[in-house]
Formats: sequence, structure tokens, C-alpha cells
Amino acid sequence: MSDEEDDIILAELSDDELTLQMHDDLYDGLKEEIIEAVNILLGRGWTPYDVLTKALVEGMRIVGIDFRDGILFVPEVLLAANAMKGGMFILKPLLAETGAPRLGRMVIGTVKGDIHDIGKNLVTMMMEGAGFEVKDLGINNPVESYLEALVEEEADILGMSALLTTTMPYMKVVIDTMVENGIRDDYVIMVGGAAERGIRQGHRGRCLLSRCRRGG
Ligand code: B12
Repeated sequence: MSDEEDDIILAELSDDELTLQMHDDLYDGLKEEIIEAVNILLGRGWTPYDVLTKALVEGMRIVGIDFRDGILFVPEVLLAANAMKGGMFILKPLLAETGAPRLGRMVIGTVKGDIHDIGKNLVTMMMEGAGFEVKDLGINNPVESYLEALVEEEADILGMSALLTTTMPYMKVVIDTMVENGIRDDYVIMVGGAAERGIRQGHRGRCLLSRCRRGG
């Protein structure tokens, strides 16, 4: 960090300057600065919803673009997501009070036999940042966990993550069970990780696939 950046006093910036600074600070994964800036904007009378969308979500949108284009890598994105989480921690209770518009509810989890969760955690944060309520079931989820959570959370979207060739087919097991139970069309299903082949095994329906990453 340059001396010039060290000298920035967030409280002295105008609203516009502070918002742009927050985009930079998210990009650099500066959690303490994000927390300070969120509190400053709230203190200036910004609604929690405006702080979320104009400062945090917009900042993460820029991070997402550079991640997609290979300019940022996983460790940097995790730092940015962690900084975003710091801001979200302050805003979450306030948003609940002020009734900011929620886009929908999602249940997400890594499938049975699989402990990879970095991608899932990123998706969770991105979805929360985009205005969805997300129930994260963690790793190693059997079909029963997904089905129970969908009902309990009154969810609209099911998200599944699987990184191993041995666990990918389990996504199909979950979907097939939903078909058998006659509830498949009640939900949008999003799958990610090494999803491509796993889901191509003869399933039809509303599915959103993330881009598949290969290699190691
Ligand atoms: C980190 C890692 C681990 C860590 C996991 C730590 C953690 N907390 O997640 C540890 C060390 C624990 C691990 C363990 C193992 N791993 Co591993 N691991 C990886 C590695 C290097 C990176 C995965 C990762 O986090 N990528 C970064 C994230 C951001 O990417 P992502 O997960 O793909 O997520 C993105 C998208 O897929 C998508 N996405 C993900 N989930 C979802 C969900 C939804 C709903 C949506 C919309 C999108 C979405 O969004 C994300 C952002 O773009 C991969 C190699 C690779 N390049 O993928 C191997 C890899 C997945 N592992 C592999 C293996 C073999 C194993 C082990 C079996 C090794 C062993 N012998 O013990 C164990 C498995 C344990 C188990 N039962 O799960 C193999 C799998 C091979 C295969 N064909 O099955 C890989 C491919 C490495 C390799 N080339 O051999 N692993």
C-alpha cells in the first residue's frame, strides 16, 4: 500500500468518493476499512439497502468480473468475500428490520461424500450479496438434508456443489428423488463445481449450471 493510500481518512471523503474507495477496499480485501466505511455511511443517513447495493454489491460485481477474466485468483476473491462479510454482518440485522426487498430463498450445500466448500461459500456470498436469503447446509449432504431444508426454509432455489467425479452423480440422485416425490418443478436448481457431466445424465428441467473448471 502506498503512503498516499495510508493517509486516506475515510470519514473525510464525500459520499461518492467513499463509495468508490469501498469498491477499491473490497477489491483489496480490507475488512476493517469496509466495516468502518459501512458505519460512516449509515451514520450519514444512508439506508442499509443502499449501502448494500451501491457500495458492497457493486464492489463485489467488479471483483466477480476480474475473477471471471483471470485477473483475480481464488485467495484474493476469498479475501474480498471476507471483507464483504464484515460489511454484511453489520447490515444483515438492519436489513431485516427495514424490510429490504428479498429476491428469493436458496438452500445450498455440497453433496454427500464431498468436503470441497470454497466454491460453494463463494456462491453463497455472491447470492446473499445479490439479495437472496441463503441457508448453507455445509458439506457432505445426503438427499434427506436437502429435501428437509427446502421445506423448512420455504425455498425457491436449490443449489448443489460437487467437485469429485465420484460425488457428481449424487446431484442426479437428489434431482431424481425430487422427481419421484413430485416436487422437482417447485424449485429452480443450480449446480456447480464439476457439474457438467454429472447433470448431463439425462435430466430435463429448470437447471442453471455454472462454468465447469478442470485440472488441479
Ligand atoms: C482445494 C481442494 C481441496 C481441498 C478442499 C478444501 C475446501 N475447504 O474446499 C482439500 C485439500 C480438502 C481437498 C481434498 C480432496 N480433493 Co480436492 N481439490 C481442491 C482443488 C485444488 C481446488 C478446488 C477449489 O476450491 N477451487 C476453487 C473454487 C472457487 O472453484 P470451484 O469449487 O470450482 O467453484 C466455482 C464453480 O465451480 C462454481 N460453483 C461451485 N459450487 C457451486 C454451486 C452452485 C450452486 C453454483 C451455481 C456454482 C458453484 O462457483 C465457484 C466460483 O466460480 C481442486 C482442483 C481444482 N482446480 O478444482 C482439487 C480436486 C477437486 N480435488 C480432488 C481430489 C481427488 C481430492 C481428494 C479425493 C484427495 C484425496 N485423495 O484425499 C480429497 C477429497 C475429499 C472429499 N471427500 O471431498 C480432485 C478431483 C478429481 C476428480 N476427478 O474427482 C481435484 C480436481 C484435484 C485433481 N486434479 O486431482 N481438495
